[in-house]
Amino acid sequence: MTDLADALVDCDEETVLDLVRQRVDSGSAVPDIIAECNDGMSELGNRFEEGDAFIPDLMFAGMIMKKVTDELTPLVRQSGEAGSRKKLLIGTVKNDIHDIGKNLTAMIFQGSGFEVIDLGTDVPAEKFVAAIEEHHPDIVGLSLLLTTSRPSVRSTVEAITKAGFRDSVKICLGGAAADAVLAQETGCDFYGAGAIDTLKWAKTL
Ligand code: B12
Repeated sequence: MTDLADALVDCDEETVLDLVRQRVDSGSAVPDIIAECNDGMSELGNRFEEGDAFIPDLMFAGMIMKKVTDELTPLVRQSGEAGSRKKLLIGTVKNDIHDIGKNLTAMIFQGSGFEVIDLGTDVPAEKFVAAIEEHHPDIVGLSLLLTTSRPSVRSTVEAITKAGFRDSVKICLGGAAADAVLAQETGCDFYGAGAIDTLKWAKTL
């Protein structure tokens, strides 16, 4: 792991933000900085699983990641006429409150010229459907971090289908509890392991 990932595992906010600024100043690409942070968050997750880290550690690291996201957002912000851009509607599925990866994905898409509508976390299927009706997105992104929330992916896709919107949107699934098999089984169009490969796919649409 890199010093940045280590500092995140240690929940050392000052060092994390210093290292992020150093990376930015030396010209590192935003996705590379995110990848380093991901390594730290995954390691923290492993430690949590093994009983060597606790909920407050995860929460604190989550707060630091929010500050990292704030730090990186201006670097990827791009202007562009709303209305002329492709739209991504994104949210974390019902019963799941994790939002760091969703926020990073939203930020990367915004920076690439997409209009992003973010529904937040713990989003019920009906809320996705209502937002599709209101915003007419090109892509719907579902974020899933908890294996126990896997049924929410299926019910969301089913609700979108039942409401008659399945043919008008592409659905992609991402997050640490998602995989290509789940995406296929639940009727999603794409599994995005990370924001960047999803962006590549989105640009081919
Ligand atoms: C931080 C954290 C928390 C924080 C969340 C803070 C926040 N604001 O999000 C807090 C402390 C609140 C939390 C709570 C809980 N957590 Co938690 N948490 C984590 C941790 C350590 C890091 C997650 C993270 O942010 N990673 C960094 C981001 C950048 O990565 P990412 O989300 O995967 O996103 C990347 C890609 O997946 C992708 N992506 C993400 N979303 C999307 C969406 C789309 C559309 C696309 C295309 C791509 C995409 O792009 C991102 C960038 O590459 C993980 C460990 C892990 N390995 O994931 C556990 C983890 C997810 N949590 C876990 C658990 C169990 C919980 C709790 C149930 C604990 C509890 N007993 O209360 C609660 C959940 C409550 C709930 N109802 O949701 C487990 C889940 C186990 C499982 N298999 O289901 C994990 C895996 C830890 C573990 N190893 O046990 N958690």
